[in-house]
Amino acid sequence: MDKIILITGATSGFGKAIAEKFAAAGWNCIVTGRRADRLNALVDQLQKQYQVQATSLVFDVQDRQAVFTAINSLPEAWKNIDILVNNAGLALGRDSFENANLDDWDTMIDTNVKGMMYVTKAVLPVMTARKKGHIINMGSVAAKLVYKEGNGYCASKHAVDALSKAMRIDLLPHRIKVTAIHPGAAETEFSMVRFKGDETKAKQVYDGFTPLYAEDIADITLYCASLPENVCINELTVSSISQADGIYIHK
Ligand code: NDP
Ligand code: 8X3
Repeated sequence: MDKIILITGATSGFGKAIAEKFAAAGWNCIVTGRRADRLNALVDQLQKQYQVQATSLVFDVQDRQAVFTAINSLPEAWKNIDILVNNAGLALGRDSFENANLDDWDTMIDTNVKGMMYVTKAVLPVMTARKKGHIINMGSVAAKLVYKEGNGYCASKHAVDALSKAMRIDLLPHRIKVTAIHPGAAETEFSMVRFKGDETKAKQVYDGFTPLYAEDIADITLYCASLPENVCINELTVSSISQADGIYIHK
């Protein structure tokens, strides 16, 4: 099978939209996340709507053993992954440093940083052996600028930025492309997760301006993956027309 993409965090938001966009372009999709019911529905949808092959892996990216077991369990036909999208991630809380919750910090670092490293390590052997592959890491405007009460999340995304640069350097001899995409505010389940189900707080984030949508990020991801063999977008920052960076939003 050719044209295989593995997307982490495909049960909602960017990851789901990326799976749909790539499937529409003829890519066979491995979708991953923790919510098996959503993954099953997505696999069904991708196969029926776009006539591509699709399969799912259920694992928590924080669980090192589970990551390697799941990826190593892929049937032979699915092993030659061409593109890995490290998208699974989250913010938890928006508190000043002294009030931030330690468990929230642990979860963000374990998911956004260590999870991304584990998944990449598990997928890499196939890419290095084939001297071919594209790793696309979902950063954030929070990877580029620290904002008030963003401490743990901004640190985790700065780490994604640093690791993307590190991968790009170390993987040069293997001809593996590494792209970091840094989006601004986008309306997905992200803020509901960040504010732990508080719908009012989550909605406020997007009040008074038109944010990005998951579909926008999916379009950009497909574009980054559609360039000639010799061309790599190393990093790309994107926001809605109302946002300048991680701090300034015109409402
Ligand atoms: P969503 O909350 O809609 O999606 C997050 C996805 O990550 C879900 O599919 C979730 O799946 C998965 N995920 C979270 N934790 C884990 C875990 N421990 N193991 C496996 N999967 C996990 O948010 P977005 O689509 O907005 O976010 C996607 C990425 O984009 C994140 O990395 C986020 O930081 C980043 N980002 C988001 C922006 C925004 O404004 N929305 C802007 C910039 C970057 P499940 O719960 O089923 O495991
Ligand atoms: C998500 C966007 O502005 O909440 O990474 O950090 S922001």
